[in-house]
Amino acid sequence: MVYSIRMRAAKGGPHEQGGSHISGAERLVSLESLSRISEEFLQRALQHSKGRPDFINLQIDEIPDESIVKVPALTVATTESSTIKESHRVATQLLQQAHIHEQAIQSAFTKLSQNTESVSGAWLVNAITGEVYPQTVRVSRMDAESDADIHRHLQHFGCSSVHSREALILASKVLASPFVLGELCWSDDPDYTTGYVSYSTTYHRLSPMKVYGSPIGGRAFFITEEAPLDTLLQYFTSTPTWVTTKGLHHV
Ligand code: PML
Repeated sequence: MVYSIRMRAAKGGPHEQGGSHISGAERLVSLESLSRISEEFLQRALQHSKGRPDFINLQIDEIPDESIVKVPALTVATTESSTIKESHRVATQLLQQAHIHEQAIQSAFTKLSQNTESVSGAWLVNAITGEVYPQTVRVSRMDAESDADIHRHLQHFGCSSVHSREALILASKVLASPFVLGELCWSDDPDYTTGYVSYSTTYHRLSPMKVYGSPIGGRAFFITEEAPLDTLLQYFTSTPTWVTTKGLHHV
């Protein structure tokens, strides 16, 4: 049996009452790891660089093993540029290669750059028209199938930060949907300036995507015109997912 453990923390009240997002995290863990990870999540919420939350929600749900689906981990590439402008240019080129239209790329950059409200979920952007759907979504119930394997996978590509581990797992789940063409993200952590574009089978880390010290960031998923929204939201929020590196030659 596996347990889904989810944490979200905000300041100024709960997110749904207008509180500003501080921190969030997701794991699928065994019963033996539940107390340790709960404590880890709590400390993470309390010691965040965005400040001390006055609302913390820790939710634990039992997940039947047979309901878990497996999706492949994306491979990882890293591009370091000398300016934010240059990183944004590389991000734009990658998204164009994913056949995402100019107006959609622009909509996503605008949303992420202007996220002063600290919206914690991802925006859904129509990859053709650039329309941004009113509802944001928090991707949940996913983890690496094997801690050791995902660690080796990341190390193989020269990265091992906790940020990368979590973002790679999320991006792998998101991109496994046939209705997602790509994702653009950079962190809202003031002290973390690396972001990424994912499309096809690769998670492209890009640095720097914002100025050091800025709490403004977020994620946007580029979805196809015909995407069935309810099915897609159900997959993002509720389908328990193992991200696996099995079958990838270097693991
Ligand atoms: C986030 O904080 O959710 C975004 C993290 C981006 C990680 C980029 C990387 O791989 O370093």
